[in-house]
Amino acid sequence: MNKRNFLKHTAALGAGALIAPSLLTSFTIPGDRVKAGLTGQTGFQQPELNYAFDALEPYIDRRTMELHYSKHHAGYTQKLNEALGREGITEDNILRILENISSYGAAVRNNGGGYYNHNLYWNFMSPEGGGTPRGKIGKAIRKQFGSFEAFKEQFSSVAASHFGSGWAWLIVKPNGQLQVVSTPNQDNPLMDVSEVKGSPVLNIDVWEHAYYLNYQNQRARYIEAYWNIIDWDYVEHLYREAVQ
Ligand code: MN3
Repeated sequence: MNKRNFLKHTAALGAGALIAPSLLTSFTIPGDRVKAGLTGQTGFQQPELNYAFDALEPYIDRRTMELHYSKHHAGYTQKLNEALGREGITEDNILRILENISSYGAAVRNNGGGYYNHNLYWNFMSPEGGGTPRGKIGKAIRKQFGSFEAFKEQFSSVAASHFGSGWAWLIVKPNGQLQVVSTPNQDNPLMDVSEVKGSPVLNIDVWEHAYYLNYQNQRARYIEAYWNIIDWDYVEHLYREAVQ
């Protein structure tokens, strides 16, 4: 990271950040498939945001972004590292941990999922996002769901009706088909314990901490707003990786 971006970033993080500036130097997530690994003694690191906390307004407000990133996600990251340390686990590939999550304790499952799911979530959002997907993913969505509108309706409905905390996902199943699913808590479709398994190409966080400050109990309004900020280029990137 160059000095200008570093200063911009640390200024954006503010005094409440749980992570030291030295941990913020090595991430470029889009194009990199969130393969953050263990580096020396620092453990898994929270990726940088590619935009300022207020960049997604009015759809996601600054305060929600700041708390979500600097407190919730930073907390999952820290607790994941602590849990791995306690269990004496040296595996440095988060995907391998998730794929074998049944062999780890509950703290690794909850915080490993929390770490990875948010890494994806930040990248599914962009101030330049929204609109209708083109490319291979646009074509696949139209083929599978009939139309983009039909897909949007199904994804929104699954996200809105998921009971309690969790996530909604668009995944590519091992047979190449797309499917909309939801997972409880911080589980995800990569985990061996997941009911339906596949590669994530889109998600949305439906924990109340993701929307309550701005939308209170109206989860459906937050989901509706999400369509205005989805970064379809990143979705396309993950889709191409999943089907190659
Ligand atoms: Mn969250």
